[in-house]
Amino acid sequence: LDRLPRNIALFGAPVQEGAGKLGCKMGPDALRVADLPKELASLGHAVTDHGDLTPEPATGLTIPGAALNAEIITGWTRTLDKAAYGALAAGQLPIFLGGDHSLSMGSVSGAARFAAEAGRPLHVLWLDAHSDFNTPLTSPSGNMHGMPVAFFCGRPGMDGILPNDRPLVRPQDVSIYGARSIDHDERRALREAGVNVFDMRVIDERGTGSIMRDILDRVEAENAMLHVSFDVDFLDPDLAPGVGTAVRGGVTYREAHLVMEMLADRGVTTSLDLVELNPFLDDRGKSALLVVELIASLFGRQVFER
Ligand code: 4U7
Ligand code: MN
Ligand code: MN
Ligand code: MN
Repeated sequence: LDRLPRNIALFGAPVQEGAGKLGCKMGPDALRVADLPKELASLGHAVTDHGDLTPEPATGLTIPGAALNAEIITGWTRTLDKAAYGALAAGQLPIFLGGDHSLSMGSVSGAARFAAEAGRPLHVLWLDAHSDFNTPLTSPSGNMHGMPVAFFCGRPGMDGILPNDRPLVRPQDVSIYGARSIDHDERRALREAGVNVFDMRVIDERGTGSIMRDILDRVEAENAMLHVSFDVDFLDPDLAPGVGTAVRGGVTYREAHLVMEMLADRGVTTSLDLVELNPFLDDRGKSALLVVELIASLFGRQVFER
């Protein structure tokens, strides 16, 4: 068991232009109101809230196909890439408070850049109802929160957002967990690329413990860094209604805690996104409070110390 205190850096990323519905912009503040910084500190970690980031201006970009608000998302991606890299280089564990899931284009790219320099692979655990493997050429919506996994795996069609020779994540090092809505073109592309997809059906059949053990064993065996990207819609919408793209049949309360508890036991998480919380659609802070409770589990809160 790894119960070391971490040096945690919180960064708000109030971006909502990657999503089809407005409201994610309020996510960082809702997580603060739900007491995320205090929860983490009470578990013995050093926590610094760096406040909200602002995107750098980005213009003159041409992306073929459908990529709504591509220039705003590009600005955020460049800002977040630097913030993630900088925090990791300073020995911190960055947590990005979203904001919609397009923010992971930057946070994961910065982590990949740091990992490449450290000579370690970067693995990604993508907790999500969706696989987010669309490109502007395949997306049915044009919403860029459906594209981050494609972006950091290097699928073609998003040139110029970051340098094309940047470090990428290998598709076989990405595990999508909780999927239950995958578009037609995404499905084929995920299979061809070799992304690990644990959909709800395989979770029902194998159980959380067995799947998580396999994922975490691989991270340890390869001495990899691990970026966890937590899309709130991974949870069942009865538990967490504060999301813009709810899909029924999601992960239960105990399943979600077990994912977090197993991550905490191994202590392998090196960076984290909390994304897609839409406080405008929430029910009296219910979803924000559940996210904070789950993140406390991820950072070491236990029912009974072991
Ligand atoms: B999220 C979708 F078509 N696949 O691309 C798309 F179903 O970050 C949804 O996981 C994407 O919430 C959802 O627009 C993005 C759609
Ligand atoms: Mn997502
Ligand atoms: Mn999703
Ligand atoms: Mn969503």
